[in-house]
Amino acid sequence: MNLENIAKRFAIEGEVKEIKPLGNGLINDTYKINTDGPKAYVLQRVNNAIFQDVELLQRNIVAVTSHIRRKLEAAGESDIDRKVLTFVPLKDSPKTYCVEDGKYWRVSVFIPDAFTFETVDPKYSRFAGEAFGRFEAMLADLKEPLGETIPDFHNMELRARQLREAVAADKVGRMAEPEVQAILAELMPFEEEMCKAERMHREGVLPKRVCHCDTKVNNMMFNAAGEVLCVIDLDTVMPSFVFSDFGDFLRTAANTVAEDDPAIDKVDFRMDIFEAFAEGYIKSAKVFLTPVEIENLPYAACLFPYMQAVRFFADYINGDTYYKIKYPGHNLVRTRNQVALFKAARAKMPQMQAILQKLQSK
Ligand code: GN1
Ligand code: MG
Repeated sequence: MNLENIAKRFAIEGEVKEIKPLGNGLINDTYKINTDGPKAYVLQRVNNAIFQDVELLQRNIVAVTSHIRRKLEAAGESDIDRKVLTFVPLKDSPKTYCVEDGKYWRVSVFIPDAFTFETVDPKYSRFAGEAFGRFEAMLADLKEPLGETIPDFHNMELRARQLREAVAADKVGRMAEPEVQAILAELMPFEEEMCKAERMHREGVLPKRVCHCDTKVNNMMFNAAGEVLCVIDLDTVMPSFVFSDFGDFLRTAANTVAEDDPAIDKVDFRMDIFEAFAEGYIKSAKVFLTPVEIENLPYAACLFPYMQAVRFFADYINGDTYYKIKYPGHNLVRTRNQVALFKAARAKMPQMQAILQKLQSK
C-alpha cells in the first residue's frame, strides 16, 4: 500500500514530503503527512472491521465539526482552525474518505503546536472536564441526528452478553486457565449493578445525548500554555449517556498507573483528579445535566473501569482480535488492571458523592 498515493487523492495543499507514524491509538492507524506547503496533515486508516459503516461515521464527524465551527465563529473565537478538526475532501468528490483495496482512509489538517498527554494533574483535569462538558453543551442543539458508529457501543448489557458469549464459545481454549476463571468469578457479581444505566434509560429517567465516547486523556489537545484546544478522535461521537464521557476520562486519568500496567498493587483511583474533573465538567455541563445524571456520576466512575475490564477480558478469551496487543497476555494484564481500578473506585463512591454535593452547593 502506497501511503503517498492515498494522500494524493485528497485536496491537500502543497506536495507531500514525508509520511510517518503518529500517536498510539488501539484501533486505527495514524500517520502525519508533512508537505512543502503551509500545512501538515493527519492521514488515518479507519479500522472498518470495527467501524463497519465509514460513510455514516464520516457523516457524523462532518456534522459535529461543522456545528462546532459555526458555534466558535458565532462566539467570535480566534484561532478556530486549532479548536476544531478540519477534514479534507477528495480531489474529485466532496467525500471526506476514500477506499483503497478495501481499506478506508481520511485526512484532516494537523493542528500545529498542540500536545497530548498520557497523564494529567488536577489542574489539567479541571480543564479537561470543562472541555468535555463544553463539547457536549455545544452539541446539545445539533439538528442532524447522529448514527451509532458502533451500535450499542457503551451498552453494559451488551458488553456483559458478549463476555458470556465469549466464555461459552471459548474459541482458543483460554477458559482452561485458572486465572481466567478467577477473573470471571470476580466480575460476575457486579454485572447487575453495573447495568443500571440501561435500566434507567428504559424507565425513561436517563436520556441519551451526543457524547464523545472515547474521552481518554490522550484524546484532548492542549496548547503550549496548557489550555485545551480541542478534543480529537471523533469516531465514536454518538448518542450515549453522559456517563460515557465522565467515566471514560476518569478511567484513564484517575488511575495512578497506565491502563496496561502489570503492577496491580499500584493501581488506585485518584480522588484529586475526580474532584478537579467533576468541578470542570459540572461547570460547563450544568446547563443541561439533570439531577439523575449528576447523582449517578460516581456510578459512571465505576462503570467504565468495569466495562473496560469486561471488554479487554472478552477480547482475551476470543483470542485477541479487537485491541492491538504488544505481547501475548496483554489483554489479560489490561483486564486485571481495570478490575483493580473498578474496585478502588467502587470503594470510594461515598467520597465521590460528598464531593459532588460540595460542588453543587458552591
Ligand atoms: C480504544 O482507539 P483508542 O485507543 O482511542 C477503544 C475505546 C477503549 C480504548 C481502551 C472504538 O480506543 O473504547 O476505551 O481503546 N475504542 C473503540 O484503551 O473500541
Ligand atoms: Mg485515541
